[in-house]
Amino acid sequence: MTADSDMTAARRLKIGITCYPSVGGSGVLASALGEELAKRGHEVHFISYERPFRLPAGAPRLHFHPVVINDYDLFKYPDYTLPLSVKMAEVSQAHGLDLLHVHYAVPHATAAILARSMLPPESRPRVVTTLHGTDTTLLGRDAGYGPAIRHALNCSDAVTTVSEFLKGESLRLLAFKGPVDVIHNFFAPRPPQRSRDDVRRELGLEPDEVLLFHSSNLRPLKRVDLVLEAASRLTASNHFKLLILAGGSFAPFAGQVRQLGLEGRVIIRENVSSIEDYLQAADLGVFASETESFCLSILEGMYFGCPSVASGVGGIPELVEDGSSGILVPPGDAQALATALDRLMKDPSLRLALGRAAQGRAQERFSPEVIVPQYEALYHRVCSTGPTGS
Ligand code: GMT
Repeated sequence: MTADSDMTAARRLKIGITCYPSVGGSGVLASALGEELAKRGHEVHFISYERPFRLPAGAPRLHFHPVVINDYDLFKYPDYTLPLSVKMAEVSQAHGLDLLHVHYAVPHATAAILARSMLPPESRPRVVTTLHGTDTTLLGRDAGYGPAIRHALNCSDAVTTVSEFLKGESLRLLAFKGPVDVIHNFFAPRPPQRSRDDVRRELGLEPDEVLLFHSSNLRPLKRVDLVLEAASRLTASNHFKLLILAGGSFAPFAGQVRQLGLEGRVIIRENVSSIEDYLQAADLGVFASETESFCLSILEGMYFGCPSVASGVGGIPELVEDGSSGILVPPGDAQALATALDRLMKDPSLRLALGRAAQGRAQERFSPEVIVPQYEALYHRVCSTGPTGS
């Protein structure tokens, strides 16, 4: 073995990743990270109750270990934390994992800490916890969760957040003393499966029609009601459709669509697997979230040259520079959203300029090439120092 290949071998790690497998930013990010790490030669073991929905099957060095949960009459509420921690310990020992990287603290960080303490000292993996958003901003405020989250963070070998905003909120709400590394989210688009024209035909768009898009899990904090309200306030001269890529059922909003007279304007696609097909067909994103630690969906649009009009909350201003790679408006203001959308719909050259800047910013600041090495450096740092505790 040459010195170089020796060095490379030394850099390859065995990494356990736990995330929610369902549609949601933290699971999307964790899956993309696992895939990128495996491509870079690391061995990656996903541990969760289901295979994460964007995780490709059959990729080299990418493994999935399901957590099996039995149904016991004794339990009014089924428990996931204990079987998860047992599986984490089992996989750590069987595969000699260097570290467990958990995405979304609840209950993953607690399970990882428990798994580590079940193992003999020489087999204990390091624990890295990445906070994604509501694990801090919602559960961190909850007296029934906050102390357990803080304990798990204190016992982690490293804690990361996906934005400076979320770092500040985590230190404040969880009274966590740190340290916290900020590693922004990234997006690694797959090549679209169909052409832009094919997708626009599927959506029934006329050639000059502007396609607005919104993509989220539709939870109340996404304020889909405001997105619809803004669409209803666009001036009649605008020729547009609104595509909603829904990571959940859109049924609760059907009444509002009728009430606002938006039938025929709003197109719904639920749980699509090839998001890239639709993103390349879109012209403008619209996001009205009350809070957002990063907003991966905006970044996904940026990659395809699609700028967004969004509420300037939380970590969004770290992603979008107001006026140059998108437009930010005050939260809760449907009219401000509509005014900014109208402006960009009526001025295609401004929209294109913002789209190009958004795409450049996405590639320069939020690409796998820029972000994944930051995680690798962190992993090597924690693996080269003593464990935080058991
Ligand atoms: O809010 C979502 O769409 C899902 C949620 C999650 O944890 O899966 O998203 C959070 O994590 C994403 C990935 O890091 C961030 O892009 C989102 O901004 C964040 N959501 C909130 O903070 C509300």
